Amino acid sequence: MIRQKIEEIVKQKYNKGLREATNEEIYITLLEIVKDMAEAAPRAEGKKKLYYISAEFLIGKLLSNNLINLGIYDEVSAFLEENGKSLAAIEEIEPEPSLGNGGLGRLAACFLDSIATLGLAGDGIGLNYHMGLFKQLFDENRQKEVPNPWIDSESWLTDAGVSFEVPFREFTLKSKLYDIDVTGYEGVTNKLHLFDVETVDDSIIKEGISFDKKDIAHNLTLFLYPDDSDKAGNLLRIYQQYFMVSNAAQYILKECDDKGISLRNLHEHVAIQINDTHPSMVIPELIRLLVQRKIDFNEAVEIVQKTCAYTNHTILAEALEKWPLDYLEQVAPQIVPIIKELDLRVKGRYQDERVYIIDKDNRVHMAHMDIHYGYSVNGVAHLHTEILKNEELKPFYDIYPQKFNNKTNGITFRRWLLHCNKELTAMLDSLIGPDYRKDAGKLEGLLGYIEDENVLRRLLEMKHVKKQELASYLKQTQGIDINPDSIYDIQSKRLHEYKRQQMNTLYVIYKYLEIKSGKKPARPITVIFGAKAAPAYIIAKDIIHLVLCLQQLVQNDPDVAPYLNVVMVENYNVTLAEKMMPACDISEQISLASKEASGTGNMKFMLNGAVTLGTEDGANVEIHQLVGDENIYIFGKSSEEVIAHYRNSDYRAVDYYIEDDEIRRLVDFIISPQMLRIGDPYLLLELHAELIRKDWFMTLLDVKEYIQKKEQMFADYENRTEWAKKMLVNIAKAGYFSSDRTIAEYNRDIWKL
Ligand code: C3B
Repeated sequence: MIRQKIEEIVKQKYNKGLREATNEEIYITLLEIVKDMAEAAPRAEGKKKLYYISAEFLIGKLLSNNLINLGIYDEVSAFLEENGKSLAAIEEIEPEPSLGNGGLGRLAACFLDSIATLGLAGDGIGLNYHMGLFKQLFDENRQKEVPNPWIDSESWLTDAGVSFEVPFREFTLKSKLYDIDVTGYEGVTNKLHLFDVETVDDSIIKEGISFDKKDIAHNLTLFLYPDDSDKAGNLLRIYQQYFMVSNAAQYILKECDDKGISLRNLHEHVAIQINDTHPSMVIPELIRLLVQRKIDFNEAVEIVQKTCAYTNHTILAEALEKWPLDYLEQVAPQIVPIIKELDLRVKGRYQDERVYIIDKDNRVHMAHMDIHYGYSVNGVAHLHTEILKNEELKPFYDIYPQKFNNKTNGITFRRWLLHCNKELTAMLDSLIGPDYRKDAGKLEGLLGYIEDENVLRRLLEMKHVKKQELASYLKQTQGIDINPDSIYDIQSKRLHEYKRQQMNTLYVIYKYLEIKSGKKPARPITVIFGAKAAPAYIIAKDIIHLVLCLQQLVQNDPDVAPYLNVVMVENYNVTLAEKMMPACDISEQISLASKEASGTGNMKFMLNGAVTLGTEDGANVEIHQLVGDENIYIFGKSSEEVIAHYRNSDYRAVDYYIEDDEIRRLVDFIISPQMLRIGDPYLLLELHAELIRKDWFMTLLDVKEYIQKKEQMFADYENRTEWAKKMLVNIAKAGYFSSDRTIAEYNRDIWKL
C-alpha cells in the first residue's frame, strides 16, 4: 500500500519513476504521505486536555521519527533500497527545526512524543522562530553566530487557519498559527501549535544575528532568546513571552468554547503546564481573559490556580526570571494591575518578603507567581526537587508542602534508541523481544546475559560500528578526522560554567603534558565537545576559544596527535546528538553538584551503552543508584558540601591555585607561550583570571579527583569484557529514564487526564 502510494505521488508530482527521482523529491513525497497518515491517525479521547506551554521545542528532524511512530519505517526503507535509494541519505535533506536551545527544549519534545504514545490528549504551544537560536560557526577559534533558517516551502508546518489579536501597549499584533502533527508510537496524533506573526521580516537582520530590537512587528518571531544584555533585548523577550501566552490562553479558551465547556469548570477540562518561567505570564493573562468574559476576579483567580502547574528546571538565580514591573508596563500594561493585585494578596497573607511576587526593587518574580497561583510545582530529578524544597524554594515549601512533587526527567526511546541506534535495537529485539519498546522496564531482561560472552562481544561490536559511523559523518560534514579505535570521551550540552567544560579542558592539558613527557596512554583518546554558548555569555565563549585552541595545539603536535585528539563539533544540535550518543564510550556529566537540575544527555548516553563519569548531581544520582558503584564513575564534592561553601562564602579558588603545584601547572598552561601564540591573548588571560579569582562553579575544588577518576576509567576500559558488562548494565537499567514513565507520572499526579 505504502509502496504504491510513494510511486503514485512521485509520478504525479514529478512525472518520474522512483529510480529517477532525486532525494529531495522523495523527501517531499514522504513528507506528504506522513502528513496525511498523521492526520488520519486517531485523536486522543477524554474529558480533559493538557496544554504544554514552552518557549522551546527542540524537536529535531521529524521524518524518521514519524515513520517509526507510524510503523512504516522498515517498509519504506526496504522499498527505497530496492529502488536504489537510501532513506538515510534522504533524511539528510531535511533541515533541523531550530526551535530550542538545550535540555529544557529537548525535554518538551520528548514529552510530546510520550504524551501521544500514551494516547493522552496533550498539545504543545510555543513560537515559530524563523531563524531559530542561531547557527554556530567557528572562525579563528571563536564561535560566530549566524541565522539558522529552517522553514522551507515544504515543511512539517501546516497553516492552521487560526489567528488572534494580541494587544500590546503601543499596537496590536495579529497572530498566525502553524501546527505540526505529533504522532505517538502506535499512539494518537496531537499537535504542536507554533504561533507566528505575518509581518516578521528577515531582511532586517544585519551582521551575524543582529537586528533592530525595537522593530517588534518585524522581529518578534525571528530568533529564540534574542540577546538580552540591554533593555531593548529584555523588552523584546517580554514581547515574545506575552505574545506566546496570550495566544495560548486565547487558543485554550477557544477550544473550550468550541467544545461547549463552561469556563467556570475550566480545571476539569484543561491542565496547563508552565515549562520554566518563560510562559508564566499565562497566569495573569488567563485571569484577564476570564474577567473579560464576565467571571468575577476572585473566581477567575481560583479557576486559574486550579488549572496551572509549574515545572522548575534550574536553581541558577540568573535563569529565574525577574522582570522589572515598568518593563511589563511598557509592553503589556493590561496585566500589570492583575500582577499587583496577586502580589497584594500574597503580602496580605505572608510577612516573609522572600515569597513576595513583586520585590522592593519592583521586580516581578515569575516563579513566585507560578507557585502561589498554580496547583503544582515540580523539580526534574530527585536531588533537584529536594534542593528546591529544602533550600531554594524552602519558604514556599513551608507554605505549600502539598504542591511540591518530583518528576525525574526522561527521554523518548523512539528517537534515542530505535531511530539513532538500529544496531542496538536489533540486538535487543533478538535477545529480549520487542516489548521494551512500549514498556521500557523490560530492558532489564538484558541482565540475564551479563555472563554471555557472545552478547558482550556483540555489544562491543555495536559500539565500534557506531564509532566508525560518527567518524565518517564528522569527516564528511565537517572535515574532522577521528580515530574509531580510540576511546570516545564526550561532553555535549549547552556551554555553561556550572557544567564545567573548563574542567574537562584542564584534563586535556594534563594529558597533553603527560604525553609530552613520554607517558603514552594504552590506547588513543578522543575528547569530543559539542556546545553552543549564549552570544552574550563572555566566559562561555572564552571556554570555546580555549577548547578550539587546544584542538589546534594537540592536532598539530606530532608527539601527541597519535595518542590524543580534541574535537569540538560545530553547531551541536539534535541531528549531531543522534550520531554522538550511540558512539560514546565515556559520558561526561561533571557539573558542580547541586547545579544541574537533572541532565538528560546522561540518560541518552547510558541507554546507548556509554559509562558515566560524573558528580552526584541531577539525575546522575539516580543513575548511580540504578547501576551501582561498579558501573559508574563518581567523583567530586557532594551537593551538601557545595551548598555549604556557598552559604559560608568560603571557597577561594586562588588558594587551590597557590597551594597546589599541579593545579597551578594546568591552569597556567592556558596562558603558556604556546597557547598565547595560537589563541587571542586577551581571551585566554581573561579566562585564566576568571578561574583563579572567581571560579564561581568551583572547578579547582574537584579537578584533581576528576583527573584521577578519568585515568581510572581509561585503565578499566582496557579490560574489554568487564567494560562490556558495564555497558550492558547501563543499557539494562536505562528503562527508568523513558519519558513514557515520566509522563505517566505527570498524568497520575498532576494532570489527571
Ligand atoms: C535544563 C537543565 O539545565 C537540565 O539540568 C535539565 O535536564 C533540563 O533543563 C530539562 O529539565 N535547562 C535548560 O535547558 N534551560 C533552562 N533555561 C533551564 C534549565
